[in-house]
Amino acid sequence: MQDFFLSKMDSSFRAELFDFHGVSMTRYFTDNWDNVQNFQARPDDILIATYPKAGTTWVSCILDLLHFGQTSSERQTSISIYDRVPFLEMSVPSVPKGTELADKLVTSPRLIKTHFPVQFVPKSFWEQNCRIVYLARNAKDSVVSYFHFDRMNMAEPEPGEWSSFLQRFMQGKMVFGSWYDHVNGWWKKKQTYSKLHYMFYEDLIEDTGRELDKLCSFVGLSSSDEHKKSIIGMVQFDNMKNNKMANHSTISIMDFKISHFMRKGKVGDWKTHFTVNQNEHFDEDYKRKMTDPTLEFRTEMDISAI
Ligand code: PPS
Repeated sequence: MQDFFLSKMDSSFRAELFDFHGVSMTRYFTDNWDNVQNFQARPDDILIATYPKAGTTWVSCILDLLHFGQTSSERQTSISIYDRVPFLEMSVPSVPKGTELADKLVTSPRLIKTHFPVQFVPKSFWEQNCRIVYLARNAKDSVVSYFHFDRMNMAEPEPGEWSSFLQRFMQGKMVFGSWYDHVNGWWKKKQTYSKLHYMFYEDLIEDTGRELDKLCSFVGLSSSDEHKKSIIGMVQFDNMKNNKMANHSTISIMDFKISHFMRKGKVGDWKTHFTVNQNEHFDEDYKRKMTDPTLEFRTEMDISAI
């Protein structure tokens, strides 16, 4: 099992942002570039693609349980989610690289995570016609979640104050670049690549069972009602938050005294962070950038209807 314990957890570990082929990145996700680009995907691989903080871990756990939950319950209780679903482009000192972990996977299918914008995905995934699950989350909750993540994750660039972080998010100066380009780039890909299932965090919150059914039909699995019910229970926010194999508490570069990885898991938490002015400015800028009327996000939900 992968050892994610680093001896040192301080701000010297934080990486600098730089422009990489037109996208803001840090070296922890570009240092292994050649191996990542030459990664050999297999036809049954499933790529889980997201902009950071969209609910990657949530959908990873769901897909892992769907595929392997019935055959091996030990897998879920003894192997961390980042070992079950390797993060392809990750290249952090002292821990195995994402490509190495993926190559070592013995499961079929292999579930592989990426935060790459669509143009960075290694070509073998397209050549092998792999299934891809893209999960998107509304921009306002994404930026709030990202802010708290960058505060607690010592491998991320220094987040600074909330207001400057928000500004940089709008400028696309985040690790993995612009949220706007990411969600639009993948949305556009969906028009030409049929094996891409584009889903939304807010829909998962609204009706996990419905989204699970859609995932089943996308990956070609017919699970029993009982199995689906047990998955829905296991991936509820509180259960995942208390599950050491899913909550990232074993990663020492994350300082849980600052914030938890499973922080709130809500739609609309942005309201506790955005000022009225910030919200107006954000909305104006959003309208200019998000011009495709077919790609719509929900930033609030009627909880009583859930
Ligand atoms: S990462 O670091 O990019 O891989 O993070 P990611 O897993 O994509 O996103 C973390 C956010 O997803 C929330 N989350 C959930 N919400 C609801 N239900 C469940 N089961 C769940 N699991 C993870 C997690 O709490 C982070 O969002 P915030 O808003 O920070 O709480």
